[in-house]
Parts: sequence; structure tokens; C-alpha cells
Amino acid sequence: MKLYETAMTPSCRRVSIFLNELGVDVERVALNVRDGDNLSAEFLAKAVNGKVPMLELDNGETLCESVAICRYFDELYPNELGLFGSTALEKAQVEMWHRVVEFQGLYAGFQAFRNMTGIYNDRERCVAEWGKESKLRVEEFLPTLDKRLAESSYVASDRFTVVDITTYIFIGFCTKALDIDVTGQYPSIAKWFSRVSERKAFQA
Ligand SMILES: N[C@@H](CCC(=O)N[C@@H](CS)C(=O)NCC(=O)O)C(=O)O
Repeated sequence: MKLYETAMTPSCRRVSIFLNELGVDVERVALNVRDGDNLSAEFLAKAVNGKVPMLELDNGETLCESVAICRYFDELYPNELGLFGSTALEKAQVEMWHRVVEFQGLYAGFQAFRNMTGIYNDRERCVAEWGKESKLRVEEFLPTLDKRLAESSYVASDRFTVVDITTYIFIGFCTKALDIDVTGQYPSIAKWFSRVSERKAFQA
């Protein structure tokens, strides 16, 4: 099995932190997405979305999308962590919060960064106005997250789940790529962020 990645990108960090939580490692193949390694015909033939991370199994089957890759490892290595939820209700809460944080947070953030900076204008049409609007949507979503974390110790449940990994990546992205002082403005997010950052899996 090989995991194709650009290690420090948000989506690849999500998978790496998840693997650290499981205590599993896998062979990595380093790609440089800024240089367009993911645009080669060879990579595009394997990766349906043309992006990293991408997991290639020994039988040649490939998996894209970080959450799908995390789910695969979670099933492949049976464990008691319940990172995708344990009970019927918790599984649904994980699914719900994961979608909320991804759609209203992380992907809006990606759209903001990509369209405002034009960083990938060698491969997509960048619309600066859409970037600005996306950043505003991210800023409008943050109070919802802060309210949730004032009421709950973790994002989806009262214990740590995969959604905390996604949210941690999102908050880091807001801070570093979008220049939003999230932890300065939102005390409940700040408390949760510092607690989650202390986990061993987040430090590697
Ligand atoms: N929804 C995808 C997003 C993957 C993604 O956006 N990957 C970025 C790195 S974070 C990438 O490959 N960027 C290069 C490009 O878009 O050409 C996932 O969760 O895996």
C-alpha cells in the first residue's frame, strides 16, 4: 500500500493525524503539488479527483478523498477508538458535524485561499470575488463552532472523534492561510484547540 501525499498540505495532514491516532503507518510517496506533480497523466490515471492524498492498494485499486482513506484504515485495523462514532446516535453526529465543518468551514476556506491568491491558476479559473466571499462565509461560520465548543468538550460528541481532526486542520488553515485570528477571537475554540494540540498524534 502507498499513500501519495504532499505532507504539509491540510488534507494530507488530516490523514496523517488519523493514522497517528490509530498507531498505523504506511509507505508514503512524496508529491509536490505546487510543482504540479499531481497533474501528470500517470497520477491522473490513478486519482479520480487529481488531488492528494491518494491511497494505492497492493492490487492497484486506488482511493481518493481524505475521509474515505481514513474510513478505510479504520475498518482495516479494527480498534476501540470509535473515531467515526460508536453508537447509532454518535455515528450520525459524527457524520453531521463532519459535513458541517467541511462544507461550511474547510472547503469554504480552501475556496477562499485558492481564489484570492490564484495559487493554482495554472490549473483552474480563479475568481478573486469568490475568494473574498468564501472568506466571509468562513468568518460567519466560526461563531457556530465557538458556540458548539462552549457546550460540548469536542465538536461532534463529548469525546474525541475524526471531526476534531478535521476541525483542527480547518482552524490551523484559517489562522495561517487566511490570516484570521481565530483563537484570539473565539475563547471556546481556543480552549479546545490547545487541548487537542496536546495529543501525541498531533505533534508528529
Ligand atoms: N476533498 C479532498 C481535497 C484534497 C485537496 O484539496 N488536496 C490538495 C492539497 S490539500 C491538493 O491536492 N491540491 C493540489 C491541486 O488542487 O491541484 C480530500 O479531502 O482529500
